[in-house]
Amino acid sequence: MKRLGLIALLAAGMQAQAQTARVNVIPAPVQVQEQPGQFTINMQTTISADPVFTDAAALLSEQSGIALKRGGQGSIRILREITRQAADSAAYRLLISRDEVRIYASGRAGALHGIYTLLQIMATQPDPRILPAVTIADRPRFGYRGLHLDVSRHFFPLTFVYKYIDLMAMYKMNVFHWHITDGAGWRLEIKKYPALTQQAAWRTYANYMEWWNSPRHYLEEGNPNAYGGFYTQDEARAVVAYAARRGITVIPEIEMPGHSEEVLAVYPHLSCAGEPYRQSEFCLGNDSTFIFLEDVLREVMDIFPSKYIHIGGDEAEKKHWKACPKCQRRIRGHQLANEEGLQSYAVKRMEKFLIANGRKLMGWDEILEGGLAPEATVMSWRGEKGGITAASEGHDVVMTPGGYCYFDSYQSDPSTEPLTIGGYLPLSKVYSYEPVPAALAADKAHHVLGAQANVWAEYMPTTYQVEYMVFPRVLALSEVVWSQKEKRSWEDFKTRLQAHYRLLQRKQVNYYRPSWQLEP
Ligand code: TNX
Repeated sequence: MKRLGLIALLAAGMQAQAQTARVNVIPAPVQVQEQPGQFTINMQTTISADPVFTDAAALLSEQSGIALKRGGQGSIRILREITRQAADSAAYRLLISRDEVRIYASGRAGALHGIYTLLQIMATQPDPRILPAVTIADRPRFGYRGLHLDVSRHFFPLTFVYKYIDLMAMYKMNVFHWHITDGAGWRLEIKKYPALTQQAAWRTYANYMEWWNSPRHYLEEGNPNAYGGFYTQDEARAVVAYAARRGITVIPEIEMPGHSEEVLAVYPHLSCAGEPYRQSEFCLGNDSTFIFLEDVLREVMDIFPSKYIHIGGDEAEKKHWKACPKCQRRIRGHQLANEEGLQSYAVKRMEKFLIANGRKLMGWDEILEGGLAPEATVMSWRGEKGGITAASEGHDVVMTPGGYCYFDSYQSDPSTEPLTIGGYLPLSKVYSYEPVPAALAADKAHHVLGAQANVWAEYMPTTYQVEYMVFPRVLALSEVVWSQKEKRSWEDFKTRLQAHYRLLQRKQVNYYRPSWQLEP
């Protein structure tokens, strides 16, 4: 009797399983049609690709964790689809049948998206070699799908940067915003200014807040108490190449004119006070500041081929410029209204320099103050207001409002969580985000390039902690920026998410598991 009961229970369980989807892709594709049957990867399975997609095929073999033979006709084929209409090069189709797997794309981005969907299907199956038959047609909603990482407050090793990029690619996030400078440490080798990494990359105390509330000393590299690190130019170039191979652009951020304590500690003549440990802001009345910044950006551009260079621009304390005779002289000389005008002058000057070098300037929404530089792209973080203003004026914007996109806040009841900077951003709230603000005129909506999550690391001393804060929230954001608006369903996302815990476990990600009592 007992035994029969167990069998009935098992049978019921199997039936329930048969009713749940076997293909659980995040972000949700435009179209998914499950079919009966499955494709089994075995010793005979080979992979082949159109010559333009050779490297994409290599990536698939490398990432699958299964030895896939290359060549021949291929039972897994990546084909180039040439359509008559102007094709969306990021679009793809994936067909899995009993006999074969095919990915069709017109461009490299599309081929990669198809490959990542396939890799995701494999990694979410109980056996990654047994793939349910399905037909998928897919393309992204937004072109900018960003994830940021602050490596200043805490330095994270290269191996982690690679892992982060791998996971971004898995969820079709295509811009890695690398916050490589801030007051807690300069993280990129600059050949012309060696003190930036010999000293400004190293501080006392592993605990950021303890250091921040102390006299904020920076130490020489090699000092037994020095905490920190930096990336060499070769290492940064390798990251760029690694990301590019996975369809990801790396946008570097060099903070100015605020958040620059570490630079001013080693080059105090670039601050208004002229002394270390006093100010966060560059002196904008001093031409040496601009010479320094242009020298740095020249090396940065040589490493990072991205169209955009992010110059920060956030949270500068303008009072220092008020008290500085040189800054006041410049304000008068250029007939600027006030200190905001001075900051705007500096940003415009940097923009001219970047444009002359074939790049575009991106900055936090404070760059609106005193008048936006003519071609600047704005990252709207203090809510959506800055983004709406900039887009209304015809500027491109990336939406990163704190209330929806700040992954440094709590995702659950704080009394049950590791310490964070504060705020509350559960998974469902990330999922609910709509990047095109309702208040924005319809004919300006195209200026919203997409959205990005920011990962400020004040309270994330370890990579383990970073993973906990980013996963699974970035999965929700990926659906916000990739999936068609009308395709989004929180209930459906929650169901698909269950299968992704398997993927995250296989990739050894320290993810947070949402408590559904706290979510709607
Ligand atoms: C504000 S967001 C900052 C960062 C902090 C963050 C903490 C932005 C442009 N600036 O420097 O790390 O808040 O949430």
